[in-house]
Amino acid sequence: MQSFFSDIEPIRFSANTDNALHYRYYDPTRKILGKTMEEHLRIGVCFWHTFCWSGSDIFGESTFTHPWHHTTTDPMQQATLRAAAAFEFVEKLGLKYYTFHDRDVAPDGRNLRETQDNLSRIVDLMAGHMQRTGAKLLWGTANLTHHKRYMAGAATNPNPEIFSHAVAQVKHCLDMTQKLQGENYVLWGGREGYDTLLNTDLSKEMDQMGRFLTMLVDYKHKIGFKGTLLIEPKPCEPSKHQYDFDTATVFAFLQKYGLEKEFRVNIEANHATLAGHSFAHEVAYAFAANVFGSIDANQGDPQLGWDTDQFPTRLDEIAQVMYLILQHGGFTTGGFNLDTKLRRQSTEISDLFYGHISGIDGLARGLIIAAQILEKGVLQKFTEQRYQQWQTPYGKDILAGKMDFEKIAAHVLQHDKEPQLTSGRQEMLETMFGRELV
Ligand code: XUL
Ligand code: CO
Repeated sequence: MQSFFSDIEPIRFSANTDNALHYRYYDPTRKILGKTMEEHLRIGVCFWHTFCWSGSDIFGESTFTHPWHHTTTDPMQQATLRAAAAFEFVEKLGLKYYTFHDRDVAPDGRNLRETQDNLSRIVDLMAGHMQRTGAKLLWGTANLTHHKRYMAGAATNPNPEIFSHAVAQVKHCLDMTQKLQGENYVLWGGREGYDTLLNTDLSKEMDQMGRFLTMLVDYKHKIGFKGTLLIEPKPCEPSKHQYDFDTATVFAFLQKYGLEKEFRVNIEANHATLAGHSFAHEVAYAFAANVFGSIDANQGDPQLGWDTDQFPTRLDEIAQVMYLILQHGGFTTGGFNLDTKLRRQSTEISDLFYGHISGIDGLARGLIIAAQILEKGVLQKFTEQRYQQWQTPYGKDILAGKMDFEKIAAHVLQHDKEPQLTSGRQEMLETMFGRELV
């Protein structure tokens, strides 16, 4: 079999190394709080940015000349080579997982039947690669943004025939994900939103999306797909406004259509910051609403207002998220999918390795730091203490519904004393957290 990365040795862990082609922190077998790093992190490589993107942007042409695209012009041949490259890459990085969109792995045909045949053929090849390398599918998803038919949305399109096309595409993609034993299935609605309210009936579009997702759930149960259905929130880009704006919006939507037990969220760091939140906020909210599923790991550039999908290296951000994940017992079917891409000037194959190693080490280091913070227990104790008064009989009665406005008002008037103020100790806690980052 053709090798695409023969110049690069398999990436291994080497403590205190200065070699940027080694992991300095990611040691898959190292045990942390009873689980290996590999089990905690469940890191995946994405097909789209890593193997499909050519380095083009809206102002300029492709800059990459990856051999899986440049040794042939036949799209199915390219797809075959791309799959071989992808599994070789995942294996070289010593990872277990990958993720894909249907259109990343196989090209569109002349009609839907041919498109589906293309995908089925490549999926058979992928199954072989998975068997050979031991790689597993974290999740699959359908690309409902690229084709022009979806310019006004897929499930939220004003035309029911386009809605139906999306149904057929998602049905087949879920079938393929099941065939590859995918552990989750993702929906990200880049065009499920609007460009202008002047031509949009928001309420109709929401109902359409509710119907689409309800039918998807029915189909999932019918075929016995074991994975978790995940919605990936994003506020905008490519649409001006997307209906899955953030986790809270997704949760409200799911509740409206009675779907909150059927879906969880796939939180992407850069989408969180585009929505004006922190990455940690989205994760904390998802746990609070009991819809935490998986993570698209990356980071944005604070100076740029778009989704730059850079490799996650900002330790304070990662450690805080890891801390939340550890506190809540870790992933179930989810993991850290590296939804990350190179900068356009990083044109060499080795750059793909440098990028992924930096992101994987970022996640590993965040995990080590978060475990230390958790073991010391200072933050957790402080937070517990902060709510201690709710544990008194009086506090418990309020939450148990045994009190009402009149009784509570009477209680206050009976004593009529200003409650004591307690310091939130933010600076002290920031010191304790920051000390673990060095
Ligand atoms: C787009 C994005 C997608 C999803 C999957 O911003 O993050 O690649 O992760 O469709
Ligand atoms: Co993503």
